[in-house]
Amino acid sequence: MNQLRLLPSRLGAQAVRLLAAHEVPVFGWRSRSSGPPATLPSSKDGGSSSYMEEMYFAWLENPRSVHKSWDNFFRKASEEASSGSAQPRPPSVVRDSRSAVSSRTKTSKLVEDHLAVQSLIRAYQIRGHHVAQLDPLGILDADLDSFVPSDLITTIDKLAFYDLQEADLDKEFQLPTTTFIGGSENTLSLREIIRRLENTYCQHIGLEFMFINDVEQCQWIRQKFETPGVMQFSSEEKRTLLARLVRSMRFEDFLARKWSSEKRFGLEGCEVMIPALKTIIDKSSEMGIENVILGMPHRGRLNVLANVIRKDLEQIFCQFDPKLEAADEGSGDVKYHLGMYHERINRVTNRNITLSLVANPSHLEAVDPVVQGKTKAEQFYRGDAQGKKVMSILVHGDAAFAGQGVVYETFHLSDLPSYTTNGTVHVVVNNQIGFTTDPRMARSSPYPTDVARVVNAPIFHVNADDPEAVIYVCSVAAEWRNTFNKDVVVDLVCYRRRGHNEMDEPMFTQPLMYKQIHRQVPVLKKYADKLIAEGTVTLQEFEEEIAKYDRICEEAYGRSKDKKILHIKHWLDSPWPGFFNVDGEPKSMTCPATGIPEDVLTHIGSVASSVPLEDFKIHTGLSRILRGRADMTKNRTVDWALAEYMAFGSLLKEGIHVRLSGQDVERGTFSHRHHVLHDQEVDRRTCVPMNHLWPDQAPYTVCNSSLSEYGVLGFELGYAMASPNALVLWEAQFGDFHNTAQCIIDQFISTGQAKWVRHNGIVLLLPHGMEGMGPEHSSARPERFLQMSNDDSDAYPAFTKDFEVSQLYDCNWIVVNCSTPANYFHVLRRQILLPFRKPLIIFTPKSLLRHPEAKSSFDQMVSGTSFQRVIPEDGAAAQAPEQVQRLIFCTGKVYYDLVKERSSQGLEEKVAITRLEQISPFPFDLIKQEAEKYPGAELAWCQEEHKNMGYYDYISPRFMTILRRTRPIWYVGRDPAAAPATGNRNTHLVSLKKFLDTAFNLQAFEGKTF
Ligand SMILES: Cc1ncc(C[n+]2csc(CCOP(=O)(O)OP(=O)(O)O)c2C)c(N)n1
Ligand SMILES: [Mg+2]
Repeated sequence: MNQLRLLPSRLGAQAVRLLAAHEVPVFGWRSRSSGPPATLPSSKDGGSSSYMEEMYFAWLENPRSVHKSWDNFFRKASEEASSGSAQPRPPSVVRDSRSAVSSRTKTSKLVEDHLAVQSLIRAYQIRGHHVAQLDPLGILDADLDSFVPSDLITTIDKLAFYDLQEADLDKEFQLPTTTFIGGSENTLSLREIIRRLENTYCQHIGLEFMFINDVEQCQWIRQKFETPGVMQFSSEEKRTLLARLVRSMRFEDFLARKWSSEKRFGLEGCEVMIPALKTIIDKSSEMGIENVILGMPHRGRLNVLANVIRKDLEQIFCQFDPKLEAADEGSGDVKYHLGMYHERINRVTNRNITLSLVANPSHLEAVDPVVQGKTKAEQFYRGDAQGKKVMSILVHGDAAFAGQGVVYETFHLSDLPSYTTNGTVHVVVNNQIGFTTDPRMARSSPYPTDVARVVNAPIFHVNADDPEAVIYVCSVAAEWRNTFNKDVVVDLVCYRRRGHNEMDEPMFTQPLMYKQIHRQVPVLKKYADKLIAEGTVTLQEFEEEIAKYDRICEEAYGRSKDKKILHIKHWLDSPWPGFFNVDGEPKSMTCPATGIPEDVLTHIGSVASSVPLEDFKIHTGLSRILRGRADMTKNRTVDWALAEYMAFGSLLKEGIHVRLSGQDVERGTFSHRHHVLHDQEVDRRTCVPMNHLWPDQAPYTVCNSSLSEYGVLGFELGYAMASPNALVLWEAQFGDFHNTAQCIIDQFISTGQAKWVRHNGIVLLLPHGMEGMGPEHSSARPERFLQMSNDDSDAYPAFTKDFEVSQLYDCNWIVVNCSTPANYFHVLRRQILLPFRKPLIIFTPKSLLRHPEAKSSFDQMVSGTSFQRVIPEDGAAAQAPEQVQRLIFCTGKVYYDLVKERSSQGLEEKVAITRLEQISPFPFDLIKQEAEKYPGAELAWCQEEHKNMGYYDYISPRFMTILRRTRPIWYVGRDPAAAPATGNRNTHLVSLKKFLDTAFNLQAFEGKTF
C-alpha cells in the first residue's frame, strides 16, 4: 500500500507517510504496474480529494481539459511514480520539489495553497485528539504516547509542512464543505482557521470519528463540535450542573466521614460522572426515551444509585450497618452489586422515566450483554423497534473496557437485527489506572476505547475536570444515539483520588501520579470558583447548596438507623408485576399437566410440514424433511425436531413469546430443525412457518447469533429477565462451547436468584453425547452443572404432597437429560407453566435426533400427560420385579445402547432399566419407589461418560441417602480420564462394549463391598 501514493509534490515525505497511514487509496488504478500509484485523502466525506479525483479523471481522459496547473501537477506525479520516486524521499528531494513549486503559475499556487489548507483542516479532524488536553492531572497522555503529529500546527514553523509560511496566516482561504468552523462565513484567514481548529479539536475534548464510513455521520459530528459558539450554557444550566456536582461530591464525602474504613469504591476524581449520566438521561428523555437501562461496575455505583436513580438514601446508608439482618431467601450480595428499578418524573423534562440499574457480579463487563438483552426485550414488548422509547447506558472502567473480551462480543451484537438495541451510550470512567496497574502495562491500544472503533462508534474523549465540556459531549452523545441509533462512547478522562478501594494505599505503586493527585484541586471547587468569578452564583449560594445536601444526607442517616432488616427485594432490577402475589411469592405451588389437545398437535404438525408462503421454492432435500414431518403427524408420532415444534407452537398459541438464539439455530447445527425456510430463487427471501400457526399467536423469534457464547448467552439471560411470559432459549453449537460463557453461567444463571432474588427462566440447550467424535464436541460437562446444584445430597427429604414442585421452587436450576421427544416437549412447556421461574439446563441429543427408536407417540403428549422426571422400566422385568437381578439406572442416550444390548443378550426379565430424566433436583421420591419395586436387584448406575465426569458423583450420594445406605449403587461406565472422550473411533467402540458387557454381567459385582 505504501507505494500507492500521489499527493501534491510539495507535501514532504513525512506528510505523505502520515497521511497515507490514515487515508485510503481512492483512485481505481487500472493496474498496479501500468498506472501511477496513488493515495489521496478519502473521498468518502467529500472535500479536497473528490475535487482532486474529478480533476484526475478528467486529466486522464484528456490532459487539456483541466487547468494547466493540474496538468503540470499530474504529469509530474506520474513521472515520479513511474520512476519509483513516490516512495518517501530524502529532504533534498523534497526541497527540490518545493523549489519546483515556486516556478508554477500563480493559479497553481492558489489551488495548492487551498489544498494544503484543506489537508490541514482534515489533519485536525483526524489527529487533533492526540494533542487535546485530556488528562486533568496534566502528566499523562490519554493515548499513551507523547508524540505530536507533524501535520498539526503546534508551532509556527510547522506551517512549512504544508509549504505555507507565516505570511500566509493572514490570507483568506475558502473553507471546504467538510468543515463548520466558519459558521456563517465561507472564508477565514489561516490564522483563524488554525485557532478554531485548535479550539475544537485540541482543548478539553478529543474527538475520534474520522474512521466512520459515513459522510453524513461525520458531517453531523463536525457540525456539533466545530460550529462557533456551540458550547454555551445558560446560567440556569450552569447552576444545575454545579448542584449536581455538589451532590456527587458531598455524597462521597458523607460516606467517607461516616464510614471511613468501609469499601465503597468512591467516585472521587470523576465526580462529573453524575452530571454526565444525568445529562444523557435528560437529553434522551427530552427526545422521547421513557425507559433507561443501566449497567455499571463498582466505581461510583452507590453515588449513581443515590443521585441518578434516586434510591432512598437511608436504604443505601443502612447497608453499611453490620448488624442489618437479611429478610429474603438466598445469600444476597454486597451493596455495590445490587440492582435497582425506579419510576419517576424527570425533573428537567417533566416526563415519566423508568430507570433500572442491572445487578451485576464482580466480574467486570459481564453485565454488558445482559443489559443489552434486557433492553432488547423491553423494546420488543413495547413494540419499540427503533429504540425510541427504551435505551441502554453502559458505564465501564478504563482497564476493564480495554481488557475484557466480552466488551468486543457485546459491540458485535450492536448492529445485528435480532440483537440490536438501536444504540448504546457508553461512558468510560477513565481514571487512568486499573487497581494497581498502569495503563501502559495494561493495554496495547492507544486509548482504552479503541474497541469501539470496530463498530464505527464515535468516541468523545473529554477532560473530566472541565464539567461544561463533559456536559456538552454527553448531550451530543445522547443526540447521536437518538439520531443515528448507533453506539457512541464518552471517555471521561479523570483520575482516582484514593486507592482502588478506600483501604488501599496507591502510593505503593503510583507514587508520582498520586503526588500530583494530592495537589489536585477537586473539580467542584474549581467549577464553583469559576461560576463565582463570572457571577453565575455567589459564594453564599454555593455554600447553601452544600449545606442543603449535607442536611439531606444527615436526615437520611438518622432514618437509616431504624432499619434493622434488609429486603433484597427492594433492590430488584426487573420486577414482574402480576406474576407473583403481593408478597412476591408464587401464586400457587402446583404445576398443571403439560399435555395439549390432539387437534393442536395435529395443526402444529401440519404447519411444520408446510410452506405457508405462496410461490416459495424450497430445497428438494427440505421437501423430503417436510414430507417426513407430515407422515409423522399422520402417524401420530414425533421426532425430536417435531416435539420441539409442538412445544414452541403450543406456547405461542397461549400467548407466550418464544425466542431461540445461538449459532446456526435457525437450521440447527445437525440440520434437523429448519425453522427458517429459504427461497431457493430469491435472495434473502425467508419464511418462518412457526409464525404462521394462528392469527393471534405470540411472535416467534429464531436467530442465528454471532459466533460468541459469553456475549450471546448474557444477552439471552438479560432478555429472559425482562418478562416471565416468554420462553427464551440459548443453544450452544455443541455443549462444550458453553465454557466460554462460564462467567454468565456461574455468576448469573446458577446464582442469580440467591444473590438478587431475581427469577430467570432461561433455557440452555446443550448438545451432549459420546459419539466417537473426539474430546471436543462430546461433553456438555453435566458434572459442572450438577456440582453447582444446590439440593442437599445428604438430607433425607420429607415427601410432602407438593414435593415435586416445592423441590423445583427451592433449587437454583433444573438439569435434565430427556430420552424421549415427548419428555423434551413436556419439560419445555413445564418451564412456562410453573408458577415461578428457574433456569433450565437441557443436555440435548445429537444422534438421537434421527434415531428410529427415539420417537414419541401423540399419546405421550396429549392433554393429561406430563413431564416424567423418571421413566420406569415398563417391559418384562417390570411385570415380575422380584425376579429381577439387576436394576440399571441411567440417563439420556445410553439408554438406547443398554436396551439393545439387553435384548441381544436376552436379559429382559433379569435386568430392568430405569431412566432418570430430571437429574437435578434429584427425584428422591421416584428413585425410592423404583428401588423398592426391585428388592432383590443389584442397583447400578450406568453412564457413557468417564467416571469423574457425567452424573455419577452427583447421583451416588443421593442414592445412598434415599437407600439409607442399605444397598450399594454400583458404577458402570468408562474409567476416569482427563479428556471427555477419545479421539480414536476404535477406542471409543471398545470402551462402549466394555461397559455394556459389565452392565449385563450379572456377576460383575460379586464379592465386592461398599
Ligand atoms: C473479570 C474480572 N477480573 C478481575 C477483577 C478484579 N478487579 C476488580 S476492579 C479491577 C480494576 C478495574 O479497573 P478499571 O476497569 O479501570 O476500573 P476502576 O476500578 O479503575 O474504576 C480489577 C482487576 C474483576 N472484578 N473482574
Ligand atoms: Mg480505571
